[in-house]
Amino acid sequence: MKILSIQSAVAHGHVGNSAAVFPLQRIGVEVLPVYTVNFSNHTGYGAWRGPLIPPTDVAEVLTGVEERGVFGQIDAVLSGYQGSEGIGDVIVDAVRRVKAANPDALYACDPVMGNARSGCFVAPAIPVLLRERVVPVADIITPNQFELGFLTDTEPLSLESTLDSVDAARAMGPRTVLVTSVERPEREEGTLEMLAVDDAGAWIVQTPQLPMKANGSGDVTAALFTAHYLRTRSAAEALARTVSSVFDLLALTLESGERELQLVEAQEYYAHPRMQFPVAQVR
Ligand code: PXL
Repeated sequence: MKILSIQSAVAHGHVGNSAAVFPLQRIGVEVLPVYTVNFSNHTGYGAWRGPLIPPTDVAEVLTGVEERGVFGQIDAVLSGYQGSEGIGDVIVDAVRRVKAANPDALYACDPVMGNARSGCFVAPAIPVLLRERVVPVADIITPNQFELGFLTDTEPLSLESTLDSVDAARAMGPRTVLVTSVERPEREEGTLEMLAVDDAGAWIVQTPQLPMKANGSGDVTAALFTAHYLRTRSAAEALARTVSSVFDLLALTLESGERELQLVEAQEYYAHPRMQFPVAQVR
């Protein structure tokens, strides 16, 4: 299996491709990383160095890969945080060309815009770009509950309203939706949920809410869900595997006291997920 992953690179720590690539490789996926920035560290530190890679340069790398005749072997394109409108256009164009070479290829888009605590943290053009041009060509999207609301202009809160918002998102194009950081008012205290919907139904899974926020955890989640979905074609199965691996990665990180994801140390949790959280069908 081959995934073309268009995301950030950081030297220190783990976000973007520096979070997504290793877990994918550890579960046997061949990754073609294409970088959109080359930073010293993630922006959560408030200071970083290194360049944004101009969209024309990102496009050049993609064209070079295409010229090797590899686009026909790509099973999925994966994208995350889009630093500029120009990168969005380059990604959409790459998706079109990959799908022309392999009509079975999927596009998995993590529509990164913000979260319930910080609000929207991307440039104002990005949500518009995602809503109007990117999400409509995606097969899989992995918004958090906040981003799901933003994308669909709805207010997902309860299970019912979140499922309605997912329906609205699916009406935009994507058949498969993973909603992360679901915080239903009626949930059990101290828990957090993830919800996955595809043509076969809707499933929810609950985990303890760990007292932490690690940059890059969404990037690992989107990457693992995409790979497991490609393999199993089941949102329920992909959800169960992903939540198991990501929870154990976060628990190990919390235990370490480190600020960065303990991405390498957690490797067995990707290869052999403990499957400790049961997934319940809700539709
Ligand atoms: O996790 C998304 C992400 C991607 N790229 C860069 C980031 C972050 C989050 O902090 O800083 C450069």
